[in-house]
Amino acid sequence: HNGIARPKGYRVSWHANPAVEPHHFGQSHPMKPWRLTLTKQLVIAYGMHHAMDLYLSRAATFEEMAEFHKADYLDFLKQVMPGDMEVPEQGDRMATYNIGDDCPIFDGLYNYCSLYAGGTVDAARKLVNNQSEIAINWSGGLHHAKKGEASGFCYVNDIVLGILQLLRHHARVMYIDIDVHHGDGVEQAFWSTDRVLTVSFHKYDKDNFFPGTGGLDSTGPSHPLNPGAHHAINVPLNDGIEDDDYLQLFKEVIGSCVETYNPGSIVLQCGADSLGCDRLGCFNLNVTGHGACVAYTKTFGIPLLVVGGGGYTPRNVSRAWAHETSILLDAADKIDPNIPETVAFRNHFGPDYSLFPPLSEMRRIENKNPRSYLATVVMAIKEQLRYMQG
Ligand code: ZLS
Ligand code: CA
Ligand code: ZN
Repeated sequence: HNGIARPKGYRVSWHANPAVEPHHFGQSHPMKPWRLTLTKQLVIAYGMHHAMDLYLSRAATFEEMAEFHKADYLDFLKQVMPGDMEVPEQGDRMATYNIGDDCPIFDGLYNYCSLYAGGTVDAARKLVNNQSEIAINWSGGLHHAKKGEASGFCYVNDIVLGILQLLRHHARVMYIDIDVHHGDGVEQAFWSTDRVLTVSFHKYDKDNFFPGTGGLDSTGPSHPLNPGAHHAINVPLNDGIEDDDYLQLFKEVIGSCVETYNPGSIVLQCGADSLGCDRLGCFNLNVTGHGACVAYTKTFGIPLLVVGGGGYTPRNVSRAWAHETSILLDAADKIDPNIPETVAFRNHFGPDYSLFPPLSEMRRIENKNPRSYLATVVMAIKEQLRYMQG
């Protein structure tokens, strides 16, 4: 086969279940599980599957999901049917669990949730059992789901479930989130503990961009004796940030966090809606810039759980996640920037058939993040880290 070798000195495990891919949120809904099919096809076309341990993810059990979620909410997800959204008597329950346009009920919803959650739980267990150093589940990363309700296309918070597994073996877990949206569900779940440091980079506009949380001064419980104080880090950004500024910011923030916090493992949410040309996003990142954050995170050599997340222009989501898979395999330099002729669904990658189209130029959004603003953010976070150390 075409020479992607296993990386030297560490193992990469790939956790997926193709039964996730055919689920449909509905006609005009931006979330398309089918992007996972496209990602997998690119990974196969490049021969990367030969260089990893491949695992068919199990469905997470009810009990596994109940380690974070309320049983009544899981019961609801298990028994609800697509037609129930139209039944007036069900209206209260739909409101209780935040079911609606963003989070609709669709065929196989419970199956979908338990499969993507099972992938992240399996991946976390591989890491703590020392059977893998980098574990990947591109179907996970659904960071908005709350204990007892759905939010922002997310129903079950697989990231929280994965971190709970890691916490059984590691004293401190660091969570990094490069989705264009704030990782509010994960932040909230670990708001009151010092055993998880959450760091989210996101577009922040309290009134006009979902979910409206994640301001720079939202750093954890306000009471100084609460152990979670200072353990939430938020990097609020404006429209149009570009590769170089984002990467420099990422390195400064994450470098300081890892040095100060010294985590036993890292969970990296790679939401691809921070790319340029995303249907919902508003940043100007290229596949290379997004991937450079993954590459930097890998340099610490700390056990790494990598999950997906948002990403609403499927051809670019699959480009980014395939490229990032190659980075995690130490094989980015062995990958042809021209997408192989043999890839399934090749038409989706035209007319350029490049793995690295100039996304930042194809729909340039004015960069509203002056260097002076970014410097202020870095200073505030470094100060926060001094408080965190005590
Ligand atoms: O981070 O902005 C909102 C909430 C609303 C506006 C949209 N309407 C439908 C509900 C009320 C204030 N929601 C966001 C959620 C973004 C979730 C991001 C998830 C993640 O990437 C992790 C996976 C939002 N933005 C855009 C839409 N919703 C949206 C766009 C288009 C449609 C179609 C289907 C549904 C209704 C029409 C919809 C939602
Ligand atoms: Ca984010
Ligand atoms: Zn998002």
